[in-house]
Amino acid sequence: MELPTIQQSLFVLFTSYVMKWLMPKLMALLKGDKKTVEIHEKEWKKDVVYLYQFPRSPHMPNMSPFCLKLETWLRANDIKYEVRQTWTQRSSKGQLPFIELNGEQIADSQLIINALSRKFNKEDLTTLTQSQIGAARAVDRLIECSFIQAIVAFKYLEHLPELISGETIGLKWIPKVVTDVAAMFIKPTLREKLHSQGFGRLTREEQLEQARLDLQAIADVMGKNKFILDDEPHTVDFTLFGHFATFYYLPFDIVLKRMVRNEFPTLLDHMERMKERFWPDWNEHLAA
Ligand SMILES: N[C@@H](CCC(=O)N[C@@H](CS)C(=O)NCC(=O)O)C(=O)O
Repeated sequence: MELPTIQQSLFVLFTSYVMKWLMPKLMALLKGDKKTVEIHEKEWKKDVVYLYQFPRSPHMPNMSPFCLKLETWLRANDIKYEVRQTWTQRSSKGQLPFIELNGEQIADSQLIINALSRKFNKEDLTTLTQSQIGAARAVDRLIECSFIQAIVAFKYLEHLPELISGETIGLKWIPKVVTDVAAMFIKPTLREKLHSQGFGRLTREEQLEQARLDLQAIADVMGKNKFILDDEPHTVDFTLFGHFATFYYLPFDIVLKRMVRNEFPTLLDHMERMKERFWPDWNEHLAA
């Protein structure tokens, strides 16, 4: 094997250093100044929710679990909304989704659902017992704080080039080499995040076992119910759906898909039940 020349090695080192320095600056530029919240929809209609989220993908209405969770919740609750698709806009918190309602921005899917539940009188809490409210919060956080680590490990880290390829995200014109290089730069950040949280220090087998325990806990809380808490969906069902559907309907195999399919049939049924009930027009909301 031929060793790289000193010039080549220096070039690679220099480029990596510049990219590391440049990337956060480019991202900050893209996301804009977060101190002032700009309302994009100047001609807003009263009580219409303007939902800012990533564009549709060819395999699911949204590849972001948080966007899919929120849009499904809006549909389920018959709230009037208009989608604003964006790759570049971000909320005051620097993320998607966010909404604008009556000239105000609300960011973070959880906070949005809470605010809309109050505004449109859709609160779960009136129909649930105290112990169900506790279970709902526990399962919701289990998904978004614990199981999400397994999603990062097995969906993002193990499949990043396929996940962000133009084919998967619906931008077929982007050459594969570009998304492969982007994946190379994104991977270390994901790895660092998982490592500092602790999950990244486990072996693959240990990580799978943690994922399995989380899924078992959700399946145990659900028991024979049609939805997690009883036979009707509540907010936590939308959280589960958002996170599950966005890995399950991806066009490549993931170890978590196999785990859900082979070991947790009630959770698979839950996802399909949610899809049938709230997205009978699923295919009409996929990117061409
Ligand atoms: N806690 C937030 C999480 C939202 C989130 O993590 N969004 C990701 C996409 S799935 C994001 O916007 N990341 C920043 C980026 O892509 O620039 C919520 O529930 O809305």
